[in-house]
Amino acid sequence: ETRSGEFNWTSYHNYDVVYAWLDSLAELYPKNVTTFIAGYSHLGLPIKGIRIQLKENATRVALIDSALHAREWISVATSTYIANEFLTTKNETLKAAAAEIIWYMLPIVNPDGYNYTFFVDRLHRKNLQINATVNCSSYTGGNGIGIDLNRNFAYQWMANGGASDWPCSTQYAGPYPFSSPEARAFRSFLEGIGKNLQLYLTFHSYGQYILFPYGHTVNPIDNYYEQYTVGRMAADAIESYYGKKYIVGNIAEGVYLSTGGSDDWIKYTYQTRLVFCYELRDDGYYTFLLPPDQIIPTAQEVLASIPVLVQQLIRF
Ligand code: ING
Ligand code: ZN
Repeated sequence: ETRSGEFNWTSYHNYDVVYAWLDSLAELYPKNVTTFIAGYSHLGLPIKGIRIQLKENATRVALIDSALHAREWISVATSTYIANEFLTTKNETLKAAAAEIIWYMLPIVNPDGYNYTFFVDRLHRKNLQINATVNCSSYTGGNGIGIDLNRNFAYQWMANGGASDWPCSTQYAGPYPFSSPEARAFRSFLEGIGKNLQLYLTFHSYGQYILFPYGHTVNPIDNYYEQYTVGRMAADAIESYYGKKYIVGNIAEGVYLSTGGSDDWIKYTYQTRLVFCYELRDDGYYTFLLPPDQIIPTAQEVLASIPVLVQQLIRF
């Protein structure tokens, strides 16, 4: 057990430990780090974030988030590892890249669901909003509670598959877009930074993909070529670290048709130049139950792709 204030990447940590660690970063690096609360979950937990700025004249803004899906623990471990490296690395390339950007991070967008996976159901995916009108007791895929936050955003919401209007489904899109307080908190936070946002990374697991918008169609977006080539370069950086292969493509062609994701909504709403969903390790052996001894290697290889993204961003 890790007490508040202590932190490491040799085990997975619940939201209270993560939040205490974020607070400790703000205390330790008062010039560079501030914390903020984007909003509150269905059960009233804060959706806490940090802002990291290493260089006074940095202007470009990036957002990294994780744990929209509760069971995807490696996503939280990876985003927190990256935050720590931004503040402590001695690698000059990484240091320079990190300093170019004002980083916002939301390590646990779904704190209710995340907490639930530590104590009740390790494989819970959605938030914890009760769908009072429906009894999911005969449903075998878990207890059916909640809304899938990554189906609850407004762009092409429930348009054409990959999302469900059945409340018991793990991909339940909710009764209407932004029906979850977590997605609403995310939206109101983006009202502040969205128009300046140039890079959005959302961490999920598993499968080893680097995906980009859109999810409702295989038709290429305006800057498909840039998204694809930069995604490919990021995947190459990852592969060169420990040999793990990540598949690059748009969401619909890379994995499956799906709608209502945070990445599609950001791309459409703010025309954010680079938007990627990283589906982290593994490729299907341990699935969501990635052993803790793979946290550091996963985070390291993903971190290796960050300077690549930044270098492409600052070309113009
Ligand atoms: N995969 C993602 C999911 O939400 C995805 C794939 C990414 C869909 C981006 C839509 C937008 O289903 C996992 N593992 O969560
Ligand atoms: Zn996910």
